[in-house]
Amino acid sequence: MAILLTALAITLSGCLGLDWLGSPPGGTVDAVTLLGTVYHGVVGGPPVADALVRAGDASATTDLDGRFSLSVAVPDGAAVTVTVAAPGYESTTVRVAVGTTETIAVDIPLTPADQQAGDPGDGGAHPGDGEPGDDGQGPGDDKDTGEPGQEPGEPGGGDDQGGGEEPGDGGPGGEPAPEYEGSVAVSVRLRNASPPAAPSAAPFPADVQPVSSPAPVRRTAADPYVPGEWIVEVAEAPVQPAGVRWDDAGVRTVEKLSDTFYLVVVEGDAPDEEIERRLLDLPGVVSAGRNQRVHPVSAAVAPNDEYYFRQWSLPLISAPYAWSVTTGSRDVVVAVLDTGIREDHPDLNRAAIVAGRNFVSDQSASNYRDTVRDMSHGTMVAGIIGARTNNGTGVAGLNWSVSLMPVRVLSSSGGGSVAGVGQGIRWAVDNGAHVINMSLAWDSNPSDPGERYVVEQIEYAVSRGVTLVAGAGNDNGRITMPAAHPDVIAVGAVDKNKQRAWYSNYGPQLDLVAPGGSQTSANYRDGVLSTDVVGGTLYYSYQQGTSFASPHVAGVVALMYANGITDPHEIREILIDTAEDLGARGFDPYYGYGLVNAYAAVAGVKREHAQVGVAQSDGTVRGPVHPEPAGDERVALVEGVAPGLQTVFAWIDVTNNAMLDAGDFAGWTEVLVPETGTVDVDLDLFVFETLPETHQALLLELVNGR
Ligand SMILES: [Ca+2]
Ligand SMILES: [Ca+2]
Ligand SMILES: [Ca+2]
Repeated sequence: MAILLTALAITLSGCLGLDWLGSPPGGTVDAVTLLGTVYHGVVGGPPVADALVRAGDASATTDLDGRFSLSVAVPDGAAVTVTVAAPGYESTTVRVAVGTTETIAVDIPLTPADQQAGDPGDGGAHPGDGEPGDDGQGPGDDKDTGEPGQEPGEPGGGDDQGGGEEPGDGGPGGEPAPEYEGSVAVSVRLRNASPPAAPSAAPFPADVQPVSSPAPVRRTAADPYVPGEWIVEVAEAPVQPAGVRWDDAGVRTVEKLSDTFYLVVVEGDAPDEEIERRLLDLPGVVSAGRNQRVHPVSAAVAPNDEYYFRQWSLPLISAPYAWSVTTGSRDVVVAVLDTGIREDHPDLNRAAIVAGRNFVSDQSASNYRDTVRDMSHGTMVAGIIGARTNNGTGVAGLNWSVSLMPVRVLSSSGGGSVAGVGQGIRWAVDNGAHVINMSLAWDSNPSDPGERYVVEQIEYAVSRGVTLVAGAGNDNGRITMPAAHPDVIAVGAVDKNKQRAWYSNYGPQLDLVAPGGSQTSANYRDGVLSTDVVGGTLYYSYQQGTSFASPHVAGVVALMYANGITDPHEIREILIDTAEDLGARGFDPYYGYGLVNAYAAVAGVKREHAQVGVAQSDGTVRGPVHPEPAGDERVALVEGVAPGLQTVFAWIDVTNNAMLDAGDFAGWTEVLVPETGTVDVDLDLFVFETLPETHQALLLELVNGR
């Protein structure tokens, strides 16, 4: 039984190098790309997020800015029919004439259901801005406002608000509760961070730079200052600090921080302005300010590697945000079961490549180096997992620090055997591997003794706490072994637009997708860039295949180990829970559970930790409610919601500081709540600081309060 490289067969041609091509796929179809925006009411009105846009066999949902992109075949070459549907709106169909251009801009207004006259003209309006009672509002208005005693909510606070306002609860002894019977079932989904600032060819500065600034610090309901503590600056002369009459300002304790700075604790609960004035009135005091809390923020991190700007695959899976949590650890060992590794590649850290083993008969057991002159499959895989990173050279790896274990189970011509794979797994486990990447495949035959031997070794590896990851195969067909084994994380490939790569295998065993690239001769750079051997020279090339999707997941798993998430079952659960759902809703055979989300996975995020609320147009908030598992989905049921257009929001406190800030996941959308019954809504959560500023401001107001 032959083992097949999952890399596409590559024909070498002419001058090689960074621009080396993979093999182009076959012919193209007559297609057009629709780039559009869906608006509330009229074109130019507020954007409608999560609207479902369909044309032919293609579909897309709009993002938070109401935008969508759809590639559609045009069978008759004349026109395509586009239908748009969104909860709370009437479905709309438009016909788009197709000319000679390949890209067409389309703006589609949606009419809110049950609303005769919308008032979307105010471009700045968004839910939460408007006062109830604005003219022209339809459903947002026809409800009883003014129930007393409810503050705008602080969903960060904990329990559901006031049990006494549950529908049907007459509120004995209290104010009459509103008896709303509408509910909102919120399906919470995570999205990868938008790629940080458009990469440019300009070299990055030598030091690690945050790509995006943390959100500005705001005063919030969660006090960002340590209660009572102030930092006071005193003049160096002429007043001696010891001579400052602290008592006059109500200071209880004084701690000297430096010659001119003191940390003081002020008694009482006078307003900040008054305390500041009292401190400034003290002779010798130059300035005074409250002692601000410090918390971790996740500024995306960009390495300075020369070709990082061409590594679209890394921002696609939020790697720059994962690096704000950890850049890996030499204590984590990733076995690369492959053709061997060229450990002398200048962009691999030779010291980080631990002793390996060869299980192929063409070389001695101790020679685990790949001896090819062109296309070192194992060196490509190794670079994706852990190229030398932030060294100003070559490419970046997912792990800036990791130990790579070359286990050679494929010959330099790409062949191997199941016996070698089984031996390789066993050897890797017994020699300290935490993660095993297998970018290799064979057609499954469960009764074959060789396959049963490998299965035995897979089960041994799992019993020893090792996580196994494999490419799903490149046949545009059934998932191959070892990916098809339930204990192995099966990884399919997507292109840079998060579309399934045409070659990527599919089926019920598929767990995740990751960047594998989809090249043509014109866009070879849509392959995955990594360390390679080209014409005998240690260099870099673009390749495509699930071979290169798998090490993206293996690399993320290594980062998870480095961050203390080490149980293979928990690792799999988190990867699946945090994956960005693509294609058909929920699990589907083409995308599995979705595109791996490195930041969420490495941070150990779980969707069940989301806090979901509904901000009603009268300023009150229902919730928070935590999502419950419902099949693949995580759904929070918010009950007793006033009818009309309301704002659903949710957040996950990734930074664990009881306030919404940079590094947390958050999102909101509008929903038309019925008088009775339940409306379903999908809510996408993004890394907070990647949201548009207006969205950030709204969420800060809803979550943190003022
Ligand atoms: Ca590098
Ligand atoms: Ca899906
Ligand atoms: Ca937070």
